[in-house]
Amino acid sequence: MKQNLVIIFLLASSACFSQNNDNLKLWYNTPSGKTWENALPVGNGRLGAMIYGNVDTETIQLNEHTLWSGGPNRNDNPLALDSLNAIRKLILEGKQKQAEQLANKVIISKTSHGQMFEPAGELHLAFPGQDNYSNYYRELDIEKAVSKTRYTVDDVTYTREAIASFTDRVMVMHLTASKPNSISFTAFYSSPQPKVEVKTTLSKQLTFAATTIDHEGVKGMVRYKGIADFKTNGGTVSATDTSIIVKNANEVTIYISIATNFNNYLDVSGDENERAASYLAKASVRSFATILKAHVTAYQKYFNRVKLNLGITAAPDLPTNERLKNFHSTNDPQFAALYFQFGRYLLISSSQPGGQPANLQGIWNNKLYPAWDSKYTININAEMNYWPAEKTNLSELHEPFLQMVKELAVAGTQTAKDMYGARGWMAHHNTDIWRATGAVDGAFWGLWNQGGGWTSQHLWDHYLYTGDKKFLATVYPVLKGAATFYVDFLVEHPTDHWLVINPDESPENAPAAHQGSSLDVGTTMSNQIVFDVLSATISAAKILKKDATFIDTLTQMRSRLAPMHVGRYGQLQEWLDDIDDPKDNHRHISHLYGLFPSNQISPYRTPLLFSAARNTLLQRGDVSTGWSMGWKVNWWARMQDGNHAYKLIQNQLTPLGVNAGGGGTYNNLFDAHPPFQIDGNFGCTSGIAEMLMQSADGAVHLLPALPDAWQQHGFVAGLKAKGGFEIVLMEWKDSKLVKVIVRSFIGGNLRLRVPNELVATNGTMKAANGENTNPFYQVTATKEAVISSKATIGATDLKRTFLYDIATAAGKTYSFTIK
Ligand code: FUC
Repeated sequence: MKQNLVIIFLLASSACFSQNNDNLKLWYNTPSGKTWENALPVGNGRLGAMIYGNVDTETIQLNEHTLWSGGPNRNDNPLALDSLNAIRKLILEGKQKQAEQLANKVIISKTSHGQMFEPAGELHLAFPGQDNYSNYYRELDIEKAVSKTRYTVDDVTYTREAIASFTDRVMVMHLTASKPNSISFTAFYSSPQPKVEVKTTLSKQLTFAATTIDHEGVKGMVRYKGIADFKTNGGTVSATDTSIIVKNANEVTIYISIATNFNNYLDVSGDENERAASYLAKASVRSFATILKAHVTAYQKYFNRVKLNLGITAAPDLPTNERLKNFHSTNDPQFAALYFQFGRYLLISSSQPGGQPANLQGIWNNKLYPAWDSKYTININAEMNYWPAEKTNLSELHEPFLQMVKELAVAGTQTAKDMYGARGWMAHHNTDIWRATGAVDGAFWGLWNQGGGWTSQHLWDHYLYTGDKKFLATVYPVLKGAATFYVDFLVEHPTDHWLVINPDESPENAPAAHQGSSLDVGTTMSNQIVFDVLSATISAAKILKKDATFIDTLTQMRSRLAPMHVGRYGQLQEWLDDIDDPKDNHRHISHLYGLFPSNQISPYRTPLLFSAARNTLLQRGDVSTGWSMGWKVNWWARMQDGNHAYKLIQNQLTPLGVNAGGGGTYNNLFDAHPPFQIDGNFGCTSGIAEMLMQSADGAVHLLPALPDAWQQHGFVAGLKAKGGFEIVLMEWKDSKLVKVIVRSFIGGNLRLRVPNELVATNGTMKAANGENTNPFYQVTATKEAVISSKATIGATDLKRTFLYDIATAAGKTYSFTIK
């Protein structure tokens, strides 16, 4: 039924109003040259590659998801426990700087500060005599996950297609030419890695092998092996010691297999040689056409679930880099839609079940010493990577992150015990493939102790979207462990008597009042995270009918947490004391965690806090690092201010270098912190979804923040809402919803909040009344906020909405049209 309805709709409107295939391409009329950020990313969650599309020497820069520096290790500082009380005391005495100095000695790791995600080198193909080329074109087709380069030399048109196969576990490049015997090149390998052994084999394969480097005292233990195999049609293949020479072929297929000895974060006893060889043996007997077909089908299983059309203009007829340049001044709704779908493409390509989660650069890095080690910063960045996962219908791809949380819970149990004398588990602000849970970088950044709390919320979120009780039962011990840590670690504030975290910090920001130190007690973000962890654990325990006494303990503790505060500038306070600087434009606005991704701040339930959050957003300003702008798109969407959210998208989709003092976007649409960080891509993708649909605040809210630029006509198909609902289709015209189709996977009350009156075309709907009875939409009330007597807050105007209740049954589809 659902499929039919959507197909009928999409067919009916496709002639004039589909998500045109050409809109799902990044394309360019110049090669990448030497610039990595011009190259186009492909990936299958295990392998990543950047395709440069250069004519005379093609470069395929390679990555493998488990290729990291170091080996299994821990980085706790066991001195912490003895000094914990001294640090707490110093902070309470206002000696934050001294506390920080002590924490640098006793809390910050004396061993690894996190290991690095490492490159697997580059395969180059040198084509003689191709300097004078014409008709150059290259593209990344994100509807098929295929990159293509095409150009003409002396009347011969050359085409190269590249994929990281989802089904065959290898990278494949397929080279063709419009005339026979035209393809000749020399293939060779290079790598920033020291000590790589490069060889050719009797069967004319090019191989490379090495062990990753030592880093910060941790011995490199990841061995890797790569094999490139060249299958030709016509022509000859020969080899030197370190290169393969193809001459006069009609067609060439290059298969690249890479594997490591990594089994899991505690075990590197696998056989990289056997693995690389077996992946290759299975794949290389299959033709490019066969592999391509299976690859596209596997990819589209995920990608095709969501279609987005934000309107049509003539703007897309330009290369992607030109559209990026113009986006600020041109109405190009297809570009925003392309960017949204590119975010989904990147998640599908860098995060597959059973693999490693997308790191700071997803699965793409060419540097031996990448920025921030290309690892996982869990005070925002890694969580942001997974914001689009559930709502853009890629729930299965959340798995690598959820698996990482489970592993952190094991590693972090010892950290909680050894460093803080607490039960349960915790993590600080960074982790890596070895699931390091110690504190790194310096106490200013690394002392933050909510890494376990925040990451654990993704488990709960996965449950809220899917309603999968079996999953909830398996992860309950992890949620419980995160809560148990807080049961032991929270302390009573000496004067206010709230339960607070001490030592604490609001990620990476310091109030001027603290002599440049970030250390504090009971910061707003920590209070909000603890509130969520306790609430989720209480709810999970109730659903699973477990741990009644523990529920009481948590409920009691939750009632003693510090409330949110509104300060003298009308701002949501970042710290318990009213010490925010209204001119502070720090990229982290951590205390707005309560607005998004959490839902403790609501226009309907907590209007004062909502307005205070708006003041904070205005005070902090718009332009910032890439990921910060991505977060702001989500916040302005929650503010129901589509035009401001759109302004942030414009700021983010600006070529790097134009935003004074801020980030932007590279030609290949990678987000620029700068440097490249993928979190901004994912953050903005989530933000665009939040502008169209939210399921946070007691209802499924459709079109909460539609900007003027997209109001005319558009549709989205396939977004997911909490409680197992899919917005099979939602179409709008002139800001009004004209058609809505919702599928219920698990039944329950569907409460719709919409901008105009609707009527049901099947099923019955009634005006909503009272609390939403759907358990997935229960929101725990926060404590009443403390408001400064100096604060002028003002009210935030909201557009009128209509609220309906529809009783749904599992598996049924409901449609509505404009009244
Ligand atoms: C956090 C941020 C930085 C950067 C780094 C990877 O530390 O404050 O801006 O994104 O993570």
